[in-house]
Amino acid sequence: MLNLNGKNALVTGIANNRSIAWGIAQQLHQAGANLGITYLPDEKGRFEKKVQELVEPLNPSLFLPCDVQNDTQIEELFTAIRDQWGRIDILIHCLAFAGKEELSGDFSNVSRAGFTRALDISAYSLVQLSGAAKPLMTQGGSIITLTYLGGVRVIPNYNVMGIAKAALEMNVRYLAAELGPLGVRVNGISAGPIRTLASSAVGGILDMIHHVEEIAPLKRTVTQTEVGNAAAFLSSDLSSGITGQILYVDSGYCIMG
Ligand code: 0WD
Repeated sequence: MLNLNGKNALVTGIANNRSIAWGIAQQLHQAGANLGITYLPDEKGRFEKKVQELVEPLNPSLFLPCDVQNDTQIEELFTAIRDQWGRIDILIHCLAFAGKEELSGDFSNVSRAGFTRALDISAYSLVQLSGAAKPLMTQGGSIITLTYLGGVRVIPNYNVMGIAKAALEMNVRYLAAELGPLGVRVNGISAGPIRTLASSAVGGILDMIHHVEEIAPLKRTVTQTEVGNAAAFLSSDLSSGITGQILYVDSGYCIMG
């Protein structure tokens, strides 16, 4: 049985009730995990209030800011985890960013700053958060990130985010090799397109969703809950032999020619 009782799980990337991370947090909570939630702080504190209200029913024992471009915030986050939890068992990396101007038009127009920012926030952050979690995963653990088919194949308008996802998927393999001897598993979930704040920035996302509904074996897109269920499985001992993998939760779209 899927049971996460007694497990401490940190979930990043909840922006609102459409976020994939929200689907994951709900499923981890339902399986009994003790949750820590991070939010992306903004100057007026609006995100903080919105996310805090949303996650309240899940009773998170930690609720802290984490902009992955801010080293101090990451340090403070893991200090709080060490002081309050003693150890961490599950790390959910569910965030990415590229400027809207980079998510349509010609890929070769991407600026150096835009390229660097997308790779920093969307790919390097997994390495940094995993490195910070490593000494606190004292009873083994599971690290899960979210990726997309655009990191393996060219998907119109995904552009620099495709490069970031390719790097992210390779990060999964290198981290899995490093952390495996410590009993820490690292996997990615490649989700099919879902309407969220982040995906709405990708040009032509609605066309992509309709294409999936037409082509995918299941003839529909996936839900946040379905991705959450896969994350709960990868977080649990039911997946104890699985590491360094990318699990497709995409209605089977990726097998179609
Ligand atoms: O179709 C989709 N929605 C898919 C998403 C298909 C396959 C994969 N994914 C991936 C995304 O690439 C991302 O890695 O899933 C992950 C979560 O994305 P989401 O749930 O689609 O999007 P959203 O609800 O917008 O959450 C992403 C959040 C940010 O939201 P906004 O929209 O405010 O940028 O990532 C967070 C932020 O909360 N985020 C950051 N967190 C910490 N530090 C940062 C940052 N610098 N930048 C963005």
